[in-house]
Amino acid sequence: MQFKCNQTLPERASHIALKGPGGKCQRGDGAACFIASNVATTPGDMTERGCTYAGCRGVVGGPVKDAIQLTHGPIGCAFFSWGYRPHLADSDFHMKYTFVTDMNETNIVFGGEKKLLQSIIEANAEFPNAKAVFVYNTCSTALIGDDGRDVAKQAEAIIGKPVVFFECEGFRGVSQSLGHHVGNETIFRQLVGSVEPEGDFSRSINIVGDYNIKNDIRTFEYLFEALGLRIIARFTGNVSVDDLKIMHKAALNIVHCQRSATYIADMMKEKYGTPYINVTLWGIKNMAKALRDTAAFFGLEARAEEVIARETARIQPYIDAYRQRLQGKRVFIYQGGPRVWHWIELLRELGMETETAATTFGHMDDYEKIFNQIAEGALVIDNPNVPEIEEILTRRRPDLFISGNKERYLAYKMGVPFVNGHTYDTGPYAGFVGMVNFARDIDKALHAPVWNIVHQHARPAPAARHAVHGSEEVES
Ligand code: CFM
Repeated sequence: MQFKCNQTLPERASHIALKGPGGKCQRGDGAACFIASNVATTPGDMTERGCTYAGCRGVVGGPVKDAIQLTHGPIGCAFFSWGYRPHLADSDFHMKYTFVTDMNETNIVFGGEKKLLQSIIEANAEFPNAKAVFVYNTCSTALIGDDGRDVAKQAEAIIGKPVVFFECEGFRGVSQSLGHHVGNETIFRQLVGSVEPEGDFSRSINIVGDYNIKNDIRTFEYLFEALGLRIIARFTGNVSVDDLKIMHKAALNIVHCQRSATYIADMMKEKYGTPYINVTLWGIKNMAKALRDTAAFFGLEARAEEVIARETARIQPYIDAYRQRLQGKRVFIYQGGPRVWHWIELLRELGMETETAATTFGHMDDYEKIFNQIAEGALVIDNPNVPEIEEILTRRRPDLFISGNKERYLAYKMGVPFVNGHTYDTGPYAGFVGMVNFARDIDKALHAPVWNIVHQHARPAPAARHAVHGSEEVES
């Protein structure tokens, strides 16, 4: 598919591909290789990517519920990384407050190290119950050469608790994805294994790569507990600093988001010999498989079958009813990364097919999984820009667009029903019960009465005329 909007950006063609016959990747530029991903965005491209700081502070470090989340940089970096992602916990300290050194012009000229030390001490004095201070470096403080790592060491000696310094300067890397890596490595190096608790951990797990978006963990933790397993730590949804310190004791890591958290599972495997399994905790088949795979590791297969039978019986009538209403709908999914491939099968369970799939920062392994699962003829796009998204909505006319709030109003303007896959319309969407919430939100989006009015009376946006009416002259 050629995008009209890319006439002046020929580089984009390598990031656009169709799944051709036999599952072959047919790239927009005709090259025989796989779709290009995880490379620098072409200057001039209206990318939606975030920065390394966003991936580290916003995604991996931010959910830790009892750490002071301190940004070393300008106030805007702190503001725009705070509160937008509902990574909930059973306390709200991490959502309620954000901390920043508030670097201004004078600090940039004379250096911000003193201010950083002072900020750590002050924040800790103000909130003495916090268990650690997480300090995130930004572009500006890195460019002027502040030695935040040294300041963190000094501060640690003064306040007597961990001061974890993340070298997540925004300009590093090509997207937020590197920030996940930095977050994993830093937490692993500075916290994991720093306490050696006594006890029997032979039937214990960590849930790695889940951030408790809109309380997702409520939909699956009780299932693992029903198998007789103890959950030591979550990485990092609803996790405390103390849990992170002892997470090396777990017998098994269960890795959900395999983009943002496989790093720590690999490091734990190497250092502590902790095995891990990859799971998908969205969708009926996927959730059942996750329980079966986990149970198989511990020899608890019979219990898993009981849990799966009980839980699926509870939700199946709802899923069947929703499937009647959703059957045959064509979907455009655009997420940061793995959720796209996590959801292709889930959508099929609801009778829907993914026709267009895009990720902001997926790597090759994400695209391989997407290509394996989507149907022939589907369109795949890496790091789509805003004009491309607009063109897909107007030319391919998906029945449903699952994306993030940045795209919500664009979808509405184009008359396309929309569900927020990042932070969920209602949620939670994981587990068996979350699947019902997901189906209900999709149903609400697709069958909202407003679409009847829009399609009968509203004048379509100019670019949409051709696709909607099959003719050029609709102006009246
Ligand atoms: Fe993993 Fe995530 Fe995602 Fe992600 Fe994100 Fe996210 Fe996402 Mo938004 S950690 S990669 S960086 S599953 S915030 S909870 S929904 S883009 S696909």
